[in-house]
Amino acid sequence: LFSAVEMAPRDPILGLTEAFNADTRPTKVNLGVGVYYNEEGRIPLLRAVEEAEKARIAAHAPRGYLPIEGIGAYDQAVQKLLFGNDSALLADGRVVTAQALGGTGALKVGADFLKRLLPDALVAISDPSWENHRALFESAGFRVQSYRYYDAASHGLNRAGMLEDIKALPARSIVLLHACCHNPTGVDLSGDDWKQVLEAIREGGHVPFLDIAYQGFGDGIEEDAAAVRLFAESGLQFFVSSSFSKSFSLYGERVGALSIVTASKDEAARVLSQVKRVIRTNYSNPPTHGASVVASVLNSPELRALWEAELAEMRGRIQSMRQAMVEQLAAQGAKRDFAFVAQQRGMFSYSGLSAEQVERLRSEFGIYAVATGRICVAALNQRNLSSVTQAIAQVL
Ligand code: PLP
Ligand code: TYF
Repeated sequence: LFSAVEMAPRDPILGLTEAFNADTRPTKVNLGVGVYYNEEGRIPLLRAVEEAEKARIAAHAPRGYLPIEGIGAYDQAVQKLLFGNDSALLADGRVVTAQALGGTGALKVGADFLKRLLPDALVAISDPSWENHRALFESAGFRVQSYRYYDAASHGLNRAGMLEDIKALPARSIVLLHACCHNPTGVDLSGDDWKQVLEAIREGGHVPFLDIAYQGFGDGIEEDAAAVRLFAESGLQFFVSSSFSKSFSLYGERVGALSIVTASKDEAARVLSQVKRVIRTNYSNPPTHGASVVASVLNSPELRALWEAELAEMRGRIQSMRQAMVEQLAAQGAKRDFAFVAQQRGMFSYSGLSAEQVERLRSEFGIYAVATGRICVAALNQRNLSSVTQAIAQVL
């Protein structure tokens, strides 16, 4: 049965963590995977999460099956975070939200549902994009192509190329967009860019699919939802996959959601019934712990204030690491201007390092980055910053 099974390629990012774990050098640094580490180099357990977990354990909550679409209070809290407390769409009952297994699970449920609706559609993703986007939509049966996004020369957005490519897509394509904190580049669209992209999508009759995995890591919780709010006001129907892996530091609990904006309350009911069918035939219903913790935090004024402060601290620490990295690289005499690092948003920076330079960082210094040059700025801290910047200056 298995004699002809070939070895599948390793995930380029998660595979790096395996290699990192096997490295015995005490000075090693993992800038590969997109995970937030605190100043002590550890994945934090947020205090808001700890409080909610204590209360949950004390309550001896039973673990029955959840509804197929997950915890109601969780789904509603997700909607408010994405669309705003006084969203007209929410008031009209036009948004369907289902708890999902992280942002990845939300993308997968959305992709499977879309395959039933638009079986021949082309899916367009940014060049570059998160590695899993292409694989996930291809495995749902779609053809996937990319639209120009990153401009290596300016370390910024190729706005004209992006618009041109979206306008050239066949009508009714599915356009996947990173709502904020673009992975892997750290390059986001301005408010004006978003308006132009939205109009290009409207003209083509395309279906927007916004992926928001880092809400709160750019400029703030509300600010980072600006693209979602813009699409919400546009009258278009669209998909949103969201994740609390990063913003609640709950990576392993798999807490995310799929939201779909429909044209009416009646449409919403029918769409939800189909989304539930996709979920039922995949994993029946979602797990309880992570989503109940997130719902308790978001729905308690005290815990929510604590979470917002903790998220602001994570965001602020990343921004100060960006600044410090730029300064230290200049101080180390790096032969390049890295000022762009401080302009980028979220956890990542496309550093401009070549695959060869990344390889030297690993072999000579035990510093792990993605071969594309993507580094996770959230893994830097005051202790490893000078060794990392020194090594970068050396391999340049
Ligand atoms: N989408 C993007 C752009 C991401 O970077 C990630 C990262 O993990 C995800 C989705 C998946 O999120 P999750 O870990 O919650 O599945
Ligand atoms: O891009 C990252 O590093 C995160 C984590 O298959 C991740 O999004 C990476 C690869 C993957 C799943 C999650």
